[in-house]
Amino acid sequence: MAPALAAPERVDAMNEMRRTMPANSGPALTEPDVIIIGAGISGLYQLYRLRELGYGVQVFETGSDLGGTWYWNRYPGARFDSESYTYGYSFSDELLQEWSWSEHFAPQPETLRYLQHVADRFDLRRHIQFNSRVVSAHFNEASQRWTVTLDTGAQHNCRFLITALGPLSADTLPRIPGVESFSGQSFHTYRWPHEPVSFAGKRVAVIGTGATGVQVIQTIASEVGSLTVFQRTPNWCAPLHNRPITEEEQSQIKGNYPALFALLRTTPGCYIHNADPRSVFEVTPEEREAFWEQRYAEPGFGIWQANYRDILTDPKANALISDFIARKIRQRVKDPAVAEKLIPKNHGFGTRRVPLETRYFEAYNRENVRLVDINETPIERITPKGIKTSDAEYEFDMIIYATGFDAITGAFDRIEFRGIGGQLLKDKWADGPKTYLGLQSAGFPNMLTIVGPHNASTRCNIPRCIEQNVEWVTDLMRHVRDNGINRFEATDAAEAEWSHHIETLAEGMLYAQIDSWATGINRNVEGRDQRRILQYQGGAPAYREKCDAVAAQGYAGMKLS
Ligand code: NA7
Repeated sequence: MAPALAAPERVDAMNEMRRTMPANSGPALTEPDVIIIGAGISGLYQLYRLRELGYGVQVFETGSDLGGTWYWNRYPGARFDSESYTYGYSFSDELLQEWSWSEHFAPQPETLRYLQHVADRFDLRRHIQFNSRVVSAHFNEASQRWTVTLDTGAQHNCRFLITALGPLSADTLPRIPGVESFSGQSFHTYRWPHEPVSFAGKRVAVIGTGATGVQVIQTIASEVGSLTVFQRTPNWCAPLHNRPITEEEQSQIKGNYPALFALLRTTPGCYIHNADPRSVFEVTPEEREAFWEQRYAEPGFGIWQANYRDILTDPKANALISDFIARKIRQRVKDPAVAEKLIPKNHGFGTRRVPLETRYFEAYNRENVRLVDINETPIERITPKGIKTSDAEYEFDMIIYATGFDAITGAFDRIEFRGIGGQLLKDKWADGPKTYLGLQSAGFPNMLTIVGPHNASTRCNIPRCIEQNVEWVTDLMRHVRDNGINRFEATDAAEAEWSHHIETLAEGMLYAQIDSWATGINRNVEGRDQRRILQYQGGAPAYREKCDAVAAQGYAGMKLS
């Protein structure tokens, strides 16, 4: 019998124990110049850049290997929703030419192999200490140093602290009584085991139907004995249309990288897709229908990111595209009652992250798949044998929790960051983050937050925005080195102005009126039931301009000494 699911820490510990070869690459420096927390896409690139500048850098990583998101999310069906060739690092031509993505939307194992390749190629591993969770980081006013404490109790001092925590790395189990009592196998998708999981003949439950749940459900439906999906909120999904990259496409991709990356710098989310400048209401219903049919038949996020300009701001325009997608769901799902349950009723298309799917809706046409709408029949508790709702008791061999994350700020809350006067970052951000450029917070000197809240990156084809964040930080660190600067920090005034700017950019956006991880809602976490503006909504090009202007003005809004 598999161990029952417990608190996330215990699941983590169990998964860690299952791993055969923890990779550790040698002792940490006693006092590096810079400590980076996290060895995902951001941490690796920041390490590479700062080492180039001559800084002594130490990275601490919780996992037993690098890769961040792509290390942890090993669940069946995990893959990109961004085109693979838009996702890799752009900083090295050699790397771009030597790496060949196999599919237009690569699966998780390939992405993890890619990041391992990058780390090996650029000899990054020797700066990373694995199996090392940072539990606290305190700024010491007298020494002007950060003291970073690991879960082992080991402490390291540094002058500069850079967080590369990832926006979706604080996973959350549902707050349902009895979660720890289940006697079968149970996994949060983020904590998926490293060894293969067998589904053959098993009675499996999935809780959660976000982008992750959708990928899991469509992948395992044909492998399990039976699958029961417990859905609280359906999402507006659209087809991914993935396929292998042909040899001809591969050479076109490799011959076209400079133009591709130039294009990605111009679109709001750094995707190849850009909004159509027309309003829904400027075209005839027939034209609109034909346009949407075309978008629905194309791969990737085009239906979301390359749609009419007003679908994400005008409720009437949004209702039309939502109706189009609802008709698609009704066409694809045989049982009309099930189709109706799969059509979102409390939010419009694109106001939450659009999960991209591959025959997801057809999974519900299978004999062995059942959909339980937990709004009609709420889950009362998890039992040793399965799940008890208000009208039935289901028995399972496995429960998969695709229940998401305490997004964007959650990973910061899980580390005790203390700035000037012992101020706790978690307290400072209790009513919503306060930042400057989404890269610093006043009162926390010499600390930089890659992919932090109020940053364009969490609404972005993320490596593209990570590169922007890292390159801006690298320029700052070059300035610091060249000018003998010991300390930098955002001013209160600059922070207040930026935080206000973030709020105003979200005005008029339909997403801001909807509960989702992007608005900071997660009712599995105490105090996460009020919407917060966590993301920069002005688009990546405008964000880059703002950051560049700050640098060009000698780091306006910051005190450097
Ligand atoms: P999401 O998108 O936050 O989805 C989590 C899902 O889990 C969602 O359907 C939730 O329903 C559901 N959930 C969470 N808690 C519960 C409880 N207590 N009971 C029932 N259902 C629950 O996370 P994902 O991992 O799918 O995706 C995160 C991002 O990763 C994604 O957007 C991509 O950018 C990559 P709810 O909607 O809250 O009613």
